[in-house]
Amino acid sequence: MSCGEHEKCARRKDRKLVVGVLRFLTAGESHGWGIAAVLDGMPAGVDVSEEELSAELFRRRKGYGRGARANIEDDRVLIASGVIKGKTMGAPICVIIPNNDYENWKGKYVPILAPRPGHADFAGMVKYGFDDCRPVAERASARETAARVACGYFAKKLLEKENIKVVSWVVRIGSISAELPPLDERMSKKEVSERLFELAECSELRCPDLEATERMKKLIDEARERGDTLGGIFEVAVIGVPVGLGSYVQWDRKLDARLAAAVMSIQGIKGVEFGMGFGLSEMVGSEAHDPVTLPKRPSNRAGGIEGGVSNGEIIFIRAAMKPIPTLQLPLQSVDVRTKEERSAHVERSDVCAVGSAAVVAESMVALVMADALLEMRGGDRW
Ligand code: EPS
Repeated sequence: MSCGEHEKCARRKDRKLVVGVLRFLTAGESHGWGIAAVLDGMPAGVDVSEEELSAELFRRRKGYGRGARANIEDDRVLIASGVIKGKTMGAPICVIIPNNDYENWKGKYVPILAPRPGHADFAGMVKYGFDDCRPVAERASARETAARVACGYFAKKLLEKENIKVVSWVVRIGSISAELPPLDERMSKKEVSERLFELAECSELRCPDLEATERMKKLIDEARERGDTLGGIFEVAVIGVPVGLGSYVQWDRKLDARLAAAVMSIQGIKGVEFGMGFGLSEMVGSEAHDPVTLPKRPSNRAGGIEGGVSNGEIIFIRAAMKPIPTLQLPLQSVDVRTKEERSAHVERSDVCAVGSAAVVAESMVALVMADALLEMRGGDRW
């Protein structure tokens, strides 16, 4: 049986077992000198530019509901290594993003004595043996995601060479849902995904329903006035995926497991599903599964992955973000020194960052997809 493009991809000659070709680590604290990352395993020969990288970082930083910090930072990024004459060298790529806010925090130490419910504050303080939560808050901060987006940019550029594109949009903020084309169309039609992405790029909340965006903005204003915060749901679609990325043969090679871990690792994410996800559990098998037709399946309820392997359809992920834990009207907590009841620590923060989280998720998804592509194809240069 032949299925054209799919077969070409499945028949590469170097099918040796390689897991984790593309790796990255981040460093840096929210109000420290800056944020950095080292991305190892990028092949040579991928065109990159600081301007495009800055534009990616801008997509993450902007958005309605972000706090005053977003106006302090400009995410000027330095590519310190791994790129020569506008191309990757195959060497580790080091990116550095200074924190402008460092000037305002330098030499100051503001202890956090009442852990914020929902935050890493309490568990982190106990785990590492601190006597207040400041060191936890500094590193647990979502400021770190700037470095992830920087790494994700390189992964996206590699995927772009194979015509694979990662896009995202917001579908819900708090109680307000966007009115969008039906889920089965969003999951299976490339033109629909591309259009939703285009519209999302025009919305201050990255929501393709521009009318709902206005209502969501109002909800954010109301939450801000009450000293409250909001979460939401976003979707990520990977378009142009070949058959065969990931594997069913071992648990840690399953593409959906790797993508789920990558998205779940983003600050504030509490749920991740693929395709119809939880909805599939309510259906009978004959309704749930996507009949096999070539070259394209008539539906994509599986969300582009079956048995941990990409099946050539759009990879479709939904993720839920909880409301931000730093409340201006705080919940109950305790003073970690006196053990007395008091309100949780309050400091400047965002009211809603779902749009930014969606951009971070694109980056994390791109990194996993690029890793899986490199595993399957091998290759020091691209
Ligand atoms: C964050 C709190 C806020 C956010 C920050 C993440 O910062 P600050 O406490 O300085 O106002 O703005 O996110 C960023 C700085 C960023 O670039 O995303 C937190 O506690 O997680």
